[in-house]
Amino acid sequence: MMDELKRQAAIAALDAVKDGMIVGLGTGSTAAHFIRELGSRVRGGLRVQGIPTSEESSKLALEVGVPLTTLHDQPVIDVTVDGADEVSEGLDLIKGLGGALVREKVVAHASNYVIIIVDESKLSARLGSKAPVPVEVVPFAIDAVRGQLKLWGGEPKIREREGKPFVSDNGNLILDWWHEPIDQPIALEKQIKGVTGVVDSGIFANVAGLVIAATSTGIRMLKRGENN
Ligand code: A5P
Repeated sequence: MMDELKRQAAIAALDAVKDGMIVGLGTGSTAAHFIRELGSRVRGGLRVQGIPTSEESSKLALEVGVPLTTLHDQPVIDVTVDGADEVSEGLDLIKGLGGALVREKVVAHASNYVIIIVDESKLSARLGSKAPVPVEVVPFAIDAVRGQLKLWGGEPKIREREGKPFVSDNGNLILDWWHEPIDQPIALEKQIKGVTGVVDSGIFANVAGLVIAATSTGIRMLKRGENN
């Protein structure tokens, strides 16, 4: 059921993709639906070039026939379609539970338009009530950054996978910072980024132009500037 909602949101995002566009490809199970649907449009004749946000999405895109390019060759992306872990009423996001937050943020910032596709379980009244804030950290600085976040409150935990520290595509570690709900996402995003050793955080304030939320009663289109 949830997977079907994710697929519906992915299909709705395809309307924004036009012939000749450079398309940012997100990471995670919802973005994977989008990449597969985009692949089937490409096989039907649509011409696009994708810029992936992770090794995983790159592999999938190539498998389903989406041609890829790089930010070096195409520094401006027409539209990026990505998932999220939490979306607030103001359309601020928490991302990075899949571990691709840095490349996702780089791609989002190079994009003219960012569409976030989610199922209804990701919608939240206050950012940080459902997900921790992922913080990508250069390994050498992990203890210092952890100490600083602890001073600010909450509990930063080193992310593990199969009993070992999780290593991002960029060779870094991730702290999942369980934190009280966030009232000022723009300020907190800047504050975290100001800590030496932090590469970036999973707070994406002011990034989403459109959130497509698939709910059991239909698709909701949440546009920046309308009711937020
Ligand atoms: C990846 O780093 C994340 O930002 C994903 O966009 C996020 O985890 C959403 O994943 P799902 O679509 O699998 O929930």
